[in-house]
Amino acid sequence: MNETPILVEMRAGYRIIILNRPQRLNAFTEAMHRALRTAIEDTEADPACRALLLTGAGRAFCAGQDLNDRLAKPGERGVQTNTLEQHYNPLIRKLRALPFPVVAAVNGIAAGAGANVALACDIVLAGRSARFIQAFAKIGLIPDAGGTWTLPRMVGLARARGLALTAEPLTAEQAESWGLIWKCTDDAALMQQAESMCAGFAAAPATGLALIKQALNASLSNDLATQLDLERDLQREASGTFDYAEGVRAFIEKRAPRFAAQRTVTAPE
Ligand code: T3D
Repeated sequence: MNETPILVEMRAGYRIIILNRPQRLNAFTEAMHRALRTAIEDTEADPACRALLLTGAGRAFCAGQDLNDRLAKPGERGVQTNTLEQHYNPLIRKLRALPFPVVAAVNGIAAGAGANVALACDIVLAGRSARFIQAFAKIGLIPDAGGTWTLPRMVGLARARGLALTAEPLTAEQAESWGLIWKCTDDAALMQQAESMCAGFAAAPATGLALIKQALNASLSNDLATQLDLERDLQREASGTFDYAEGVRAFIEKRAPRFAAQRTVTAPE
Protein backbone atom coordinates (compact mmCIF):
# COMPACT_ATOMS: atom_id res chain seq x y z
CA MET A 1 0.00 0.00 0.00
CA ASN A 2 1.33 3.41 -0.97
CA GLU A 3 0.95 5.58 2.11
CA THR A 4 2.60 8.25 4.20
CA PRO A 5 2.45 6.66 7.65
CA ILE A 6 3.59 9.75 9.55
CA LEU A 7 2.63 13.37 8.93
CA VAL A 8 4.51 16.25 10.48
CA GLU A 9 3.09 19.75 10.91
CA MET A 10 5.33 22.63 11.94
CA ARG A 11 4.11 25.25 14.37
CA ALA A 12 5.89 28.18 16.00
CA GLY A 13 7.97 26.51 18.72
CA TYR A 14 6.56 22.98 18.44
CA ARG A 15 5.72 20.19 16.01
CA ILE A 16 2.75 17.92 15.55
CA ILE A 17 3.41 14.31 14.58
CA ILE A 18 0.34 12.49 13.28
CA LEU A 19 0.16 8.69 13.09
CA ASN A 20 -1.42 8.34 9.69
CA ARG A 21 -2.82 4.90 8.84
CA PRO A 22 -6.46 5.64 9.68
CA GLN A 23 -7.80 2.66 7.71
CA ARG A 24 -5.89 0.41 10.15
CA LEU A 25 -6.52 2.58 13.22
CA ASN A 26 -2.94 3.84 12.88
CA ALA A 27 -1.45 0.44 13.72
CA PHE A 28 2.35 0.32 13.51
CA THR A 29 4.08 -1.19 10.50
CA GLU A 30 7.83 -1.35 10.03
CA ALA A 31 7.63 1.70 7.74
CA MET A 32 5.64 3.64 10.30
CA HIS A 33 8.08 2.79 13.08
CA ARG A 34 10.96 4.05 10.95
CA ALA A 35 9.15 7.20 9.85
CA LEU A 36 8.18 8.03 13.44
CA ARG A 37 11.76 7.62 14.62
CA THR A 38 12.99 10.00 11.90
CA ALA A 39 10.27 12.56 12.69
CA ILE A 40 11.16 12.51 16.40
CA GLU A 41 14.89 12.77 15.71
CA ASP A 42 14.28 15.77 13.42
CA THR A 43 12.20 17.41 16.12
CA GLU A 44 14.91 16.87 18.71
CA ALA A 45 17.58 18.25 16.40
CA ASP A 46 15.71 21.54 15.92
CA PRO A 47 16.61 23.94 18.76
CA ALA A 48 13.58 26.09 17.99
CA CYS A 49 11.32 23.15 18.77
CA ARG A 50 10.34 23.14 22.45
CA ALA A 51 7.38 20.74 22.58
CA LEU A 52 6.00 17.83 20.61
CA LEU A 53 2.36 16.90 20.05
CA LEU A 54 1.60 13.30 19.10
CA THR A 55 -1.83 12.35 17.77
CA GLY A 56 -3.57 10.05 15.30
CA ALA A 57 -5.49 10.54 12.07
CA GLY A 58 -9.12 9.45 11.88
CA ARG A 59 -11.02 7.80 14.71
CA ALA A 60 -8.05 6.24 16.54
CA PHE A 61 -4.87 7.32 18.22
CA CYS A 62 -3.17 3.98 17.53
CA ALA A 63 -4.18 0.29 17.68
CA GLY A 64 -0.66 -0.96 18.46
CA GLN A 65 1.29 -3.29 16.26
CA ASP A 66 -0.24 -4.05 12.85
CA LEU A 67 -1.33 -7.65 13.26
CA ASN A 68 -1.39 -8.18 9.51
CA ASP A 69 2.40 -8.26 9.84
CA ARG A 70 2.05 -10.94 12.46
CA LEU A 71 0.42 -13.91 10.81
CA ALA A 72 2.23 -16.43 12.98
CA LYS A 73 4.48 -18.96 11.40
CA PRO A 74 5.61 -21.70 13.78
CA GLY A 75 9.02 -21.00 15.27
CA GLU A 76 9.03 -17.27 14.42
CA ARG A 77 8.88 -15.96 17.97
CA GLY A 78 11.98 -13.83 17.41
CA VAL A 79 10.08 -11.49 15.09
CA GLN A 80 8.16 -10.15 18.05
CA THR A 81 11.11 -9.58 20.37
CA ASN A 82 12.88 -7.83 17.52
CA THR A 83 10.08 -5.29 17.21
CA LEU A 84 10.40 -4.42 20.87
CA GLU A 85 14.17 -4.26 20.75
CA GLN A 86 14.35 -2.33 17.48
CA HIS A 87 11.34 -0.07 17.72
CA TYR A 88 9.09 0.10 20.79
CA ASN A 89 11.79 0.11 23.45
CA PRO A 90 13.89 2.83 21.78
CA LEU A 91 10.68 4.82 21.15
CA ILE A 92 9.61 4.72 24.79
CA ARG A 93 13.12 5.58 26.00
CA LYS A 94 13.25 8.46 23.54
CA LEU A 95 9.86 9.90 24.53
CA ARG A 96 10.92 9.83 28.18
CA ALA A 97 14.33 11.36 27.46
CA LEU A 98 13.38 14.13 25.02
CA PRO A 99 14.43 17.42 26.62
CA PHE A 100 11.02 19.01 26.15
CA PRO A 101 7.42 18.06 26.96
CA VAL A 102 5.63 15.57 24.76
CA VAL A 103 1.85 15.91 24.68
CA ALA A 104 -0.32 13.03 23.48
CA ALA A 105 -3.71 14.07 22.11
CA VAL A 106 -5.56 10.76 22.25
CA ASN A 107 -8.29 11.30 19.70
CA GLY A 108 -9.91 7.84 19.86
CA ILE A 109 -8.91 4.23 20.44
CA ALA A 110 -5.49 3.67 21.96
CA ALA A 111 -4.94 -0.09 22.05
CA GLY A 112 -2.01 -2.39 22.72
CA ALA A 113 1.32 -0.66 22.28
CA GLY A 114 -0.66 2.35 21.02
CA ALA A 115 -2.05 2.87 24.53
CA ASN A 116 1.35 2.55 26.13
CA VAL A 117 3.04 4.90 23.67
CA ALA A 118 0.43 7.50 24.63
CA LEU A 119 1.00 6.84 28.33
CA ALA A 120 4.75 7.32 27.89
CA CYS A 121 4.14 10.94 26.88
CA ASP A 122 4.50 13.67 29.51
CA ILE A 123 0.96 14.95 29.22
CA VAL A 124 -1.94 12.87 28.01
CA LEU A 125 -5.08 14.69 26.90
CA ALA A 126 -7.87 12.44 25.67
CA GLY A 127 -11.09 13.15 23.83
CA ARG A 128 -14.22 11.89 25.57
CA SER A 129 -14.65 9.13 22.96
CA ALA A 130 -11.12 7.79 23.51
CA ARG A 131 -10.63 4.30 24.95
CA PHE A 132 -7.46 2.87 26.46
CA ILE A 133 -7.22 -0.88 25.85
CA GLN A 134 -4.43 -3.15 27.05
CA ALA A 135 -5.40 -5.47 24.21
CA PHE A 136 -2.46 -7.84 24.63
CA ALA A 137 -4.19 -10.49 26.78
CA LYS A 138 -6.69 -11.10 23.98
CA ILE A 139 -3.96 -12.33 21.64
CA GLY A 140 -1.68 -14.11 24.08
CA LEU A 141 0.85 -11.31 24.63
CA ILE A 142 1.84 -9.22 27.62
CA PRO A 143 1.62 -5.41 27.83
CA ASP A 144 4.74 -3.96 26.24
CA ALA A 145 5.99 -0.51 25.27
CA GLY A 146 6.49 0.07 29.00
CA GLY A 147 2.97 -0.93 30.04
CA THR A 148 3.94 -3.26 32.88
CA TRP A 149 6.16 -0.51 34.31
CA THR A 150 3.91 2.49 33.70
CA LEU A 151 0.52 1.12 34.72
CA PRO A 152 1.23 0.04 38.33
CA ARG A 153 3.02 3.33 38.96
CA MET A 154 0.20 5.42 37.57
CA VAL A 155 -2.90 3.62 38.78
CA GLY A 156 -1.68 1.10 41.37
CA LEU A 157 -1.33 -2.64 41.09
CA ALA A 158 -5.01 -3.57 41.49
CA ARG A 159 -6.10 -1.47 38.52
CA ALA A 160 -3.01 -2.35 36.49
CA ARG A 161 -3.82 -6.03 36.96
CA GLY A 162 -7.44 -5.48 35.97
CA LEU A 163 -6.52 -3.55 32.82
CA ALA A 164 -3.80 -5.99 31.74
CA LEU A 165 -5.56 -9.25 32.56
CA THR A 166 -9.04 -8.41 31.25
CA ALA A 167 -8.09 -6.13 28.32
CA GLU A 168 -11.28 -4.21 29.07
CA PRO A 169 -11.50 -0.74 27.51
CA LEU A 170 -11.04 2.17 29.88
CA THR A 171 -12.94 5.33 29.00
CA ALA A 172 -11.16 8.67 28.90
CA GLU A 173 -13.27 9.85 31.83
CA GLN A 174 -12.27 6.83 33.93
CA ALA A 175 -8.65 7.27 32.88
CA GLU A 176 -8.75 10.84 34.15
CA SER A 177 -10.45 9.93 37.41
CA TRP A 178 -7.88 7.15 37.99
CA GLY A 179 -4.99 9.55 37.42
CA LEU A 180 -3.82 7.68 34.33
CA ILE A 181 -4.04 10.79 32.15
CA TRP A 182 -3.93 14.54 32.68
CA LYS A 183 -7.37 15.46 31.32
CA CYS A 184 -10.36 14.22 29.41
CA THR A 185 -11.87 16.83 27.14
CA ASP A 186 -14.67 17.14 24.59
CA ASP A 187 -13.62 15.56 21.31
CA ALA A 188 -14.15 18.82 19.43
CA ALA A 189 -11.89 20.72 21.84
CA LEU A 190 -9.05 18.17 21.99
CA MET A 191 -6.66 19.51 19.36
CA GLN A 192 -7.23 23.13 20.30
CA GLN A 193 -6.42 22.33 23.93
CA ALA A 194 -3.40 20.23 23.00
CA GLU A 195 -2.05 22.91 20.69
CA SER A 196 -2.61 25.65 23.21
CA MET A 197 -0.71 23.59 25.77
CA CYS A 198 2.20 23.09 23.35
CA ALA A 199 2.22 26.80 22.51
CA GLY A 200 2.43 27.49 26.24
CA PHE A 201 5.39 25.10 26.59
CA ALA A 202 7.05 26.73 23.57
CA ALA A 203 6.96 30.09 25.35
CA ALA A 204 8.08 28.72 28.74
CA PRO A 205 11.63 28.43 30.12
CA ALA A 206 12.93 25.48 28.05
CA THR A 207 15.74 24.37 30.33
CA GLY A 208 13.49 24.53 33.38
CA LEU A 209 10.90 22.28 31.71
CA ALA A 210 13.59 19.83 30.60
CA LEU A 211 14.97 19.63 34.13
CA ILE A 212 11.49 19.15 35.63
CA LYS A 213 10.99 16.23 33.26
CA GLN A 214 14.37 14.78 34.19
CA ALA A 215 13.65 15.07 37.93
CA LEU A 216 10.22 13.46 37.72
CA ASN A 217 11.51 10.64 35.52
CA ALA A 218 14.22 9.88 38.07
CA SER A 219 11.83 10.05 41.04
CA LEU A 220 10.12 6.85 39.94
CA SER A 221 13.13 4.77 40.90
CA ASN A 222 15.02 6.99 43.39
CA ASP A 223 14.70 6.95 47.17
CA LEU A 224 14.05 10.29 48.91
CA ALA A 225 17.69 10.95 49.82
CA THR A 226 18.84 10.41 46.25
CA GLN A 227 16.01 12.50 44.89
CA LEU A 228 16.83 15.39 47.25
CA ASP A 229 20.41 15.33 45.99
CA LEU A 230 19.18 15.32 42.42
CA GLU A 231 16.84 18.27 43.09
CA ARG A 232 19.78 20.19 44.54
CA ASP A 233 21.90 19.51 41.46
CA LEU A 234 19.19 20.23 38.91
CA GLN A 235 18.05 23.35 40.76
CA ARG A 236 21.63 24.60 40.66
CA GLU A 237 21.58 24.10 36.90
CA ALA A 238 18.17 25.78 36.54
CA SER A 239 19.16 28.74 38.67
CA GLY A 240 22.17 29.39 36.43
CA THR A 241 20.06 29.94 33.33
CA PHE A 242 19.20 33.18 31.58
CA ASP A 243 15.54 32.22 31.97
CA TYR A 244 15.69 32.12 35.75
CA ALA A 245 17.31 35.57 35.90
CA GLU A 246 14.74 36.87 33.42
CA GLY A 247 11.84 35.23 35.28
CA VAL A 248 12.82 36.86 38.55
CA ARG A 249 13.51 40.24 36.91
CA ALA A 250 10.15 40.19 35.14
CA PHE A 251 8.39 39.31 38.39
CA ILE A 252 10.04 42.20 40.24
CA GLU A 253 9.36 44.61 37.39
CA LYS A 254 5.74 43.38 37.12
CA ARG A 255 5.96 42.59 33.39
CA ALA A 256 5.71 39.49 31.20
CA PRO A 257 9.00 37.54 31.02
CA ARG A 258 10.89 37.21 27.72
CA PHE A 259 12.47 33.78 27.91
CA ALA A 260 15.22 32.54 25.57
CA ALA A 261 13.87 31.64 22.13
CA GLN A 262 16.14 28.65 21.51
CA ARG A 263 16.32 25.40 23.43
CA THR A 264 19.90 24.67 24.43
CA VAL A 265 19.44 21.69 26.71
CA THR A 266 19.88 18.21 25.23
CA ALA A 267 18.65 14.82 26.38
CA PRO A 268 20.48 13.46 29.45
CA GLU A 269 22.97 10.67 28.66
O1 T3D B 1 4.43 -8.56 17.48
C1 T3D B 1 5.06 -7.66 18.01
O2 T3D B 1 5.77 -6.90 17.36
C2 T3D B 1 4.96 -7.50 19.48
C3 T3D B 1 4.45 -6.17 19.80
C4 T3D B 1 3.13 -6.00 19.99
C5 T3D B 1 2.58 -4.68 20.31
C6 T3D B 1 1.06 -4.63 20.25
O3 T3D B 1 0.56 -3.58 20.12
S1 T3D B 1 0.19 -6.08 20.38
C7 T3D B 1 -1.49 -5.51 20.35
C8 T3D B 1 -1.94 -5.23 18.94
N1 T3D B 1 -3.22 -4.58 18.90
C9 T3D B 1 -4.35 -5.21 19.15
O4 T3D B 1 -4.41 -6.37 19.51
C10 T3D B 1 -5.62 -4.45 18.89
C11 T3D B 1 -6.34 -5.07 17.69
N2 T3D B 1 -7.52 -4.31 17.35
C12 T3D B 1 -8.66 -4.43 18.02
O5 T3D B 1 -8.80 -5.19 18.95
C13 T3D B 1 -9.79 -3.60 17.54
O6 T3D B 1 -9.54 -3.20 16.23
C14 T3D B 1 -10.00 -2.34 18.41
C15 T3D B 1 -10.60 -2.76 19.75
C16 T3D B 1 -8.72 -1.57 18.61
C17 T3D B 1 -11.03 -1.42 17.71
O7 T3D B 1 -12.19 -2.13 17.39
P1 T3D B 1 -13.27 -1.49 16.38
O8 T3D B 1 -14.41 -2.43 16.32
O9 T3D B 1 -13.52 -0.09 16.79
O10 T3D B 1 -12.53 -1.40 14.97
P2 T3D B 1 -12.18 -2.60 13.98
O11 T3D B 1 -13.28 -2.79 13.02
O12 T3D B 1 -11.72 -3.78 14.74
O13 T3D B 1 -10.89 -1.99 13.22
C18 T3D B 1 -11.02 -1.16 12.09
C19 T3D B 1 -10.02 -1.64 11.06
O14 T3D B 1 -8.71 -1.52 11.60
C20 T3D B 1 -10.22 -3.13 10.75
O15 T3D B 1 -9.86 -3.33 9.41
P3 T3D B 1 -11.03 -3.65 8.31
O16 T3D B 1 -11.79 -4.84 8.80
O17 T3D B 1 -11.89 -2.41 8.28
O18 T3D B 1 -10.27 -3.88 7.04
C21 T3D B 1 -9.19 -3.78 11.63
O19 T3D B 1 -8.76 -5.03 11.17
C22 T3D B 1 -8.05 -2.78 11.57
N3 T3D B 1 -7.20 -2.90 12.74
C23 T3D B 1 -7.45 -2.54 14.00
N4 T3D B 1 -6.42 -2.82 14.79
C24 T3D B 1 -5.48 -3.37 13.99
C25 T3D B 1 -5.97 -3.43 12.69
N5 T3D B 1 -5.27 -3.93 11.68
C26 T3D B 1 -4.04 -4.40 11.97
N6 T3D B 1 -3.50 -4.36 13.21
C27 T3D B 1 -4.18 -3.86 14.25
N7 T3D B 1 -3.59 -3.80 15.46
